[in-house]
Amino acid sequence: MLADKDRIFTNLYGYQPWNLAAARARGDWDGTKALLSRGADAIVQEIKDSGLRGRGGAGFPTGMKWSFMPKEPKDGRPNFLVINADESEPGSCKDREIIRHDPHKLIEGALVAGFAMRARAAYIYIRGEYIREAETLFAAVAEAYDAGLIGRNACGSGYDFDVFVHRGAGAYICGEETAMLESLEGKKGQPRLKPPFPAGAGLYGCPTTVNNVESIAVAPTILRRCAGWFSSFGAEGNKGTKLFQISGHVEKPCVVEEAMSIPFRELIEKHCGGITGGWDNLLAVIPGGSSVPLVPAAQIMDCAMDFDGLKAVGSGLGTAAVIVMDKSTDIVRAISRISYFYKHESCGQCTPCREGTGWMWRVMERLRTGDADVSEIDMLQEVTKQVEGHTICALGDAAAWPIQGLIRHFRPELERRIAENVREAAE
Ligand code: L3W
Ligand code: SF4
Repeated sequence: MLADKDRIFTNLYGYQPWNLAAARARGDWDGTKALLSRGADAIVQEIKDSGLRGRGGAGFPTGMKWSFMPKEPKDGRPNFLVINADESEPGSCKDREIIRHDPHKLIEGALVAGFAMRARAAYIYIRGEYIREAETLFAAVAEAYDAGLIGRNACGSGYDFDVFVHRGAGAYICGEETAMLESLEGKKGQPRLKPPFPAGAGLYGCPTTVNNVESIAVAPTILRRCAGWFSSFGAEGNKGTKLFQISGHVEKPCVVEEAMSIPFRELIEKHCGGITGGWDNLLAVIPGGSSVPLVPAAQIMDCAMDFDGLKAVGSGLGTAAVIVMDKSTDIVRAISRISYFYKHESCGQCTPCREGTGWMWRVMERLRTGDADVSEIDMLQEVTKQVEGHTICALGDAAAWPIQGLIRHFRPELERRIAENVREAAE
């Protein structure tokens, strides 16, 4: 279990105030000028050496992403940092806790990361529903300006750096990085075709890095404590500490910082007091937010909770939103509900997603009620394959994967429901 001294988020539960004085007492904004004086390239290298991978779902190496940004402005185009705080993935609530209780970690991270990428401004795009969190963030940014930590000559470093907070308006798709850029530009939040990636042409066509809140908030601590400290946690290729958000059928749902690669059973035993009704009562787990396939109980028990461990069992770490389902769960209903979510949130600009998400949800509903024909299970699987990989953004994949996981692991349950409904109809 991660020792308290190794936790980055020391105010995760809000036992202390979020404000600047309390944040400073916890070590934030300590020697930030000295961190910047190491130089942009050294900061990028330290983040590369730490092994930090993006915490928003895709796990792209953070230091490498930062290194894509031009070192000199091209054609007069400035570099931008955009911080994705649009946390809308069902099951995810870690960025919310950071902003609620530790907003200065994020703001200091924005300065350090922005400086490393030669950006003069960061835009924090916060989910519209996070009303209180946005209020906290606006207030924390104002505190940082008043104290000279950001703005002109940030921290006395000679570097000018602005932070803007922008509130979303309730669309899940605006969490997709290019839809977020469209939304920031004042347009409808619809994903762009990639490439070009934002690093080449992002906000207002300028080089832009989009990073998740957690990825940015951990950066100052990594720089203070060094890359070797961060990379001492977790398995090869899966380094660092990580916020896990555990919900569903556990005794004590929680958000907790742990070492990457902690086995699932240990995570639940140590922090959640076990599964409701005991371990024999566990049915399945969605380990990374609703976009990743479920994993049945037998396969998740000893699984390392990291990118590679969860990939090996056919799923993914995603945002590390761990949704635990015990045997009281109607698993078909649960996945059907997720299908509805993706149908509802599809932006509609590409046909396989616009049509496919609705089609998949309608079949899922028939499977839920037992009204489908058994041949529709294979047909549904085939449709998920037609959607997966054939859309502009990852929402199409995210709609397909949970259903594929259901069919892969719970086909007998789908067949049973169809058979029982036929029997009921005949009686
Ligand atoms: C320059 C290249 N940049 C990749 C950058 C790219 C992006 C990052 C990852 O989806 C996943 C999705 C959801 N040159 C580059 C390059 N990049 N190649 O690296 O890119 P990518 O395409 O692998 O992923 P993505 O489109 O950003 C994100 C999954 O996350 N997810 C959760 C989503 C929800 C939230 C939330 O609520 N907070 O994030 C859960 O699984 O399904 O697969 O920056 O530009 N050659
Ligand atoms: Fe929009 Fe869906 Fe296409 Fe993404 S995959 S661009 S959400 S229609």
